[in-house]
Formats: sequence, structure tokens, C-alpha cells
Amino acid sequence: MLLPLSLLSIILIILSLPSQTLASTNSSSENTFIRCLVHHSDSSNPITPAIFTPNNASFSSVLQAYIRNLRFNNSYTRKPYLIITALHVSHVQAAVVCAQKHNLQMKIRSGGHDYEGVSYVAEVPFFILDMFNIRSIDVDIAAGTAYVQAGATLGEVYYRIAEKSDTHGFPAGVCPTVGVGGHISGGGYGNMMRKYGLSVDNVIDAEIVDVNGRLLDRKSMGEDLFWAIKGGGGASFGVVISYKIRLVQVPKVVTVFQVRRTLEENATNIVYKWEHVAPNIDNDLFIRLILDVVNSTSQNNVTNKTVRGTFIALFLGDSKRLLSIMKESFPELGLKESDCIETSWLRSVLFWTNINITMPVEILLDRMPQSLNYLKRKSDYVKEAISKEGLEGIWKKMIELENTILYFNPYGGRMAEIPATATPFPHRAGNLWKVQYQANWNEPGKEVADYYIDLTRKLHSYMTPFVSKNPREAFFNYKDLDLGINHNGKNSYQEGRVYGVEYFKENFDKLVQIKTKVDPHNFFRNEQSIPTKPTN
Ligand SMILES: Cc1cc2nc3c(=O)[nH]c(=O)nc-3n(C[C@H](O)[C@H](O)[C@H](O)COP(=O)(O)OP(=O)(O)OC[C@H]3O[C@@H](n4cnc5c(N)ncnc54)[C@H](O)[C@@H]3O)c2cc1C
Ligand SMILES: *[C@@H]1O[C@H](CO)[C@@H](O)[C@H](O)[C@H]1NC(C)=O
Ligand SMILES: *[C@@H]1O[C@H](CO)[C@@H](O)[C@H](O)[C@H]1NC(C)=O
Ligand SMILES: *[C@@H]1O[C@H](CO)[C@@H](O)[C@H](O)[C@H]1NC(C)=O
Ligand SMILES: *[C@@H]1O[C@H](CO)[C@@H](O)[C@H](O)[C@H]1NC(C)=O
Ligand SMILES: *[C@@H]1O[C@H](CO)[C@@H](O)[C@H](O)[C@H]1NC(C)=O
Ligand SMILES: *[C@@H]1O[C@H](CO)[C@@H](O)[C@H](O)[C@H]1NC(C)=O
Ligand SMILES: *[C@@H]1O[C@H](CO)[C@@H](O)[C@H](O)[C@H]1NC(C)=O
Ligand SMILES: CC(=O)N[C@H]1CO[C@H](CO)[C@@H](O)[C@@H]1O
Repeated sequence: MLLPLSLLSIILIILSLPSQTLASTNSSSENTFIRCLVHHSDSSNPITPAIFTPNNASFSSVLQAYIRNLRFNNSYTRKPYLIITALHVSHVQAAVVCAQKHNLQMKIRSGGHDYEGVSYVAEVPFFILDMFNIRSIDVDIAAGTAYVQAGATLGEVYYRIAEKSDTHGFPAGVCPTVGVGGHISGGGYGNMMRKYGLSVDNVIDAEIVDVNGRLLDRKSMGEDLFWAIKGGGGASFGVVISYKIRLVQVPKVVTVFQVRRTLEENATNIVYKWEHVAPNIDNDLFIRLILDVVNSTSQNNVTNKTVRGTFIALFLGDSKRLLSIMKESFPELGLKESDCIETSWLRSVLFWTNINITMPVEILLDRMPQSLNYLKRKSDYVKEAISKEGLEGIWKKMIELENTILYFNPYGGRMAEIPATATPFPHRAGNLWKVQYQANWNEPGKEVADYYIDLTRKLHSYMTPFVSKNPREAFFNYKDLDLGINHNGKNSYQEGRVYGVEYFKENFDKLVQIKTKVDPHNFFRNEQSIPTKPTN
């Protein structure tokens, strides 16, 4: 049956009525918030196209577009009542000003890689300020710097640098879809850390929207706030718009390798040697060690679980020099020339993220990760090498738990030279390596999640004798709510101190001071933000 057009449109209006009525009667505070946003953004950059309420057809896809831990992509996680996909700095300013006026909780999201979903999940009603549209990158090879906006991904940054020079790079994370906003403000490390330090050791300026809605640069924000947003987490202090970074030198040819050894292949002795070598070897060489549990090549058809060490490396030089360093310092690994792949620094990023190195490098511009899963992460720092007996106990525990993975990232080199107070990131000299605990799974459901999360807690607990204590240190970018959360209430300082000291050690007090000065009413807050000083 064909309906006349006018009748059709009447039906459509009726059909759309309930939701519109709901939208206008339900949330008067939401509407006044939207009116405030419109009022505060300038007319040449209208904010309306950036506002998504649950009534918008694309609300769910906008929300899901930057969920990078499937644990939070479900029906039982609280949803925001609004998403602002800022298109312009004035939209950020409007969001900050209006949210305070209406006493609303704001979450800031850039790349969405927070391990605990802190950028897009909350226990209280909240809205998301989404930064993915604010992502321009401007590389200046002559000056040796680049201007990178918060919504850019690391892959985009690397690609844009390499587009202009094959001898420049930037020391940041190995996962190309991670966002600049969270990554750099939280410290940011990658496989050039032993040579050049963290991302924040190579930041020379920044732009931030402060609690008053002002756009500040390094000069106008002052050295304290500039210090704080180099590792203390942006979300406690303001909205990071951009960083100006100092590029570093990389050779035209770098070498990568990945070598695996199971317990049957002498892994215990090789790992033991790695503990002593990896943090002290040539700064051009970074050898990450990944430990997981696999089925061993069965003897007599008996399936047996074993631990496998995967040694994955970036060397800032050619394979000839690498082989001679390895022969000299780490012959136990048995690295062969055929294990070595010479490539460009940009392509080494593909190798490290498990993308075939022959793929077009444009894959780094892909904002969607190659795969997504459900995950939990925790971290630790090791200051003394673990004995072979200690390692054997860890293998036994891992085999018992079966589904946990350890990543060991060696420190030393440049990391040990930079003072612990130079930035909020305190884990410098004296650390041999950082441990990351992983559980990854592929099934939805809270019970399944609890099972895997518990495995990481058990392994973390087992590791207690081998890792830092008083405080037991953790890496802020490896967000772990097990360390404690603040409930945004009266106790936020006491609660904040608990995780704050683990993440920042003695720098915590300075972060609190700066926080109290720049955001005394604690507008910029989340589950693990820096608290203000108690008033009494
Ligand atoms: C697959 C994967 C690989 C990783 N690899 C590394 C690695 O190699 N090295 C490393 O150091 N870390 C790594 N991480 C951790 C990562 O650096 C942190 O999760 C980082 O915070 C992510 O930044 P984001 O912008 O993508 O995340 P988001 O989830 O958007 O944000 C993380 C936090 O920063 C805040 N924030 C985001 N943008 C802003 C802004 N513009 N202004 C103020 N606050 C903001 C958020 O509110 C949130 O609290 C990895 C994470 C994943 C998921
Ligand atoms: C969301 O929906 C509202 C009302 O239907 C509409 O005015 C607005 O333009 C939509 N926003 C976007 C970004 O599409
Ligand atoms: C997230 O959940 C939605 C709704 O269940 C689903 O359509 C989407 O595919 C999920 N995203 C991913 C990446 O699995
Ligand atoms: C295992 O490593 C030890 C110590 O490095 C070494 O002495 C031994 O020969 C190695 N065994 C094998 C089978 O490679
Ligand atoms: C290892 O073997 C078990 C059976 O003993 C099997 O269920 C499991 O899938 C195997 N794992 C891998 C990674 O092959
Ligand atoms: C080993 O197991 C496989 C499959 O389980 C079987 O096909 C094979 O015959 C077995 N071999 C021996 C020697 O038992
Ligand atoms: C099984 O693995 C353990 C180490 O985890 C090893 O000691 C043992 O010899 C292995 N057994 C077989 C039959 O391979
Ligand atoms: C990478 O891709 C090339 C070309 O398609 C292929 O020949 C090669 O086997 C691939 N390498 C790996 C490790 O998959
Ligand atoms: C945003 C908002 O105010 N939502 C409310 C809409 O109405 C339902 C039912 O009355 C409330 O539960 C929501 O909190």
C-alpha cells in the first residue's frame, strides 16, 4: 500500500514524538547544559554538530568508536548522557565552562586506550569530551620539532615524521592506535626509552584548556603546571590540546628481531642472563621479554605446558653491529644473522605491533586497532635480579594459572640518567625493568571477566617478594583500579594518596600542590585523579 507523502510524514512525526518528548521533559538539566554550550561557542564554529545525545542514531557508534577494551563494551556499563566530539578549541572551552556551571562530571577521551576505561566509563552520571577530531600534526624538520594535537594517534605522528625525514623519530609507545592526549600526559614509553627516555622527556611546549576555560601555553600556564602534565596525567589538571615535541635522531636502517625459547630450550638460563644484560647493554638496543604459557612440543604424545620467552628487539643500527654486541654480551640467546631484519624505523613500528613489515606504511594511519579483546593489566618494578630458583617458581605459578602473560621492559640507559623529579614519572635510576601483567580473553560476561582479572591479581600477589616495596610502584599509563580509587568525596585526598604514591612516589605531593592551585574545586577528576589538599 502506498501512503500519500503527507500522511507518511505525519506518521513519522508521531513515531518520533515519544523520544523527543522524553528528550525535552526528562532532562531539563541536559537541555540547559546544551543551551550553555551553544551560547559559549562562537558562531563561526557551531557546536551543535558535535553534540550527541542518546537520541542521536549514531550515539552508540560514536561511543564505541574509541572503546579499546571490550570489557567496557557491554550493556551493563553506565553510558554517558552526552558526548561532545569537539571540532574546535572553543568547544573544549565551552564544555569546561558549562560543565562547572551545571556541576557535571566530565570525562576526557583522546585515543580511548585507558586500560580501565577511565576516559569513557564512570560510576556517576557523566558526559564525554571526545578529542579525536582535534588531531592535526605539524612536523618541522628544520627545527627538529613537531606540533601534535591530543586526538592524533601515535601511528599518525610516526607516519607524519617519516613522511618528511627518514632520520627523525619520536620515542613513544609501540601501539600505533594509542592517543597522544592520554599517552604523553601519562608518561609515554616505547622501545627507544633506553636511548632517549620517555615521551615526556622530549616535550618542549604544550597547550591546555584550564578550569577557567582559558587556552594556555607553556609560558602562560607556568612551569609547575607544564611539569604536571608531563606524566602526572592530563585529566587531573585540564584538557590537553597539544604538545610540542622534540624529534630524535634515528638511523636510516634499524634492525629488529624476535626469538623464542621455551623451558626445554633453556629459557630459564637465558632469561636469567637477560635480567643482567638487557638493562645494561648498549643504549641503541632494547630487548623486551614476553613470557607466556604454551603447549610444549609433545614428547611421546604427552601434552605438557611450558613457559616460552619471546625476545623482541629494536636496535638503532645495522645487523652487523647488533650481532657483534649480542655475541659479546648475550651469546646465550644464540641470535643468528637470519633472525635479524634490517628495515626503516617507521617499518620497525609495524614489526613491533605484529603487522607484516611488507605492508604499506599507510596502515599506521588506520585508527582502528588490528584486533580488540577483553583485557586487564597491572604493573610492577623490579630493582634486583631474580634468582634462577625465583624464576622457576614464577614459571610454576604461570603454568598453574595458564592464562596470564608477563611483559618485561628493560630500563637503564637514558632512563637512569634523568632525575626522578624531572617529571612526575618517578621510576628512573635503580629500576632494572618494568613488569606488565596481562590477561586477554575473547568472551563477554562479567563472570568470565572476573575469572581473568583474578588471574592477574594472583600472579601479581605471587610476585610480591621480587618487586619494589614501600611503595610498591606502578606505571600510571598502565591504569589499574585495583590500586585504589577515590570516590570524589571528602576522603579524596586520603584515598588518592594510596594509588598516588604508587604511581608517583615523592612527586605525588608536588602534584597535589599544583592541583590545589590550578583546580581547587576538583572539577578535573576521575577514579584515579590527583586530589586537592585537604582544607582542614
Ligand atoms: C594496546 C595498548 C598498547 C599500549 N602501549 C603502550 C606503550 O607502548 N607505552 C605506554 O606508555 N603506554 C602504552 N599503553 C597505555 C597508554 O599509553 C595509556 O592507556 C594512555 O593513557 C592512552 O592514551 P589515550 O589517549 O589513547 O587514552 P584515553 O583512554 O583517551 O585517555 C587516558 C587517560 O588520559 C586522559 N586524557 C585523554 N586525553 C586527554 C586530554 N586531551 N587532556 C587531558 N586528559 C586526557 C583520560 O581522561 C584518561 O584518564 C598502551 C595501551 C594499549 C591499550
Ligand atoms: C542529534 O540529534 C538532535 C535532535 O534529533 C539534532 O538536532 C542534532 O543535530 C543531532 N546531532 C548530531 C551531531 O547529529
Ligand atoms: C561493541 O558492542 C556492540 C553492541 O553489542 C557491538 O555491535 C560491537 O560490535 C562491539 N564492538 C566490538 C569492537 O566488538
Ligand atoms: C643452557 O644455559 C646454560 C647457562 O647459560 C649453559 O651452560 C648450557 O650449556 C645451556 N644448555 C643448552 C642445552 O643450551
Ligand atoms: C594446549 O593443549 C590443550 C589440551 O591439552 C588445548 O586445550 C589447548 O587449546 C592447547 N593450547 C594451544 C595454544 O594450542
Ligand atoms: C599422537 O596423537 C595423535 C593425535 O592425538 C595421533 O593421531 C597419533 O597417532 C599419536 N601418535 C602416537 C605415536 O601415539
Ligand atoms: C613438562 O614440563 C616440565 C616443565 O614445566 C618439565 O620439567 C617436564 O620434564 C615436562 N614433561 C614432559 C613429559 O615433557
Ligand atoms: C609478509 O608478506 C609477504 C608478502 O605478502 C609474505 O611473502 C611473507 O611471508 C609475510 N611474512 C610473514 C611473516 O607473514
Ligand atoms: C539525564 C536524565 O535526567 N535522565 C533521567 C531521565 O528519566 C529517567 C526516569 O525518570 C531517570 O532515571 C533519568 O535519570
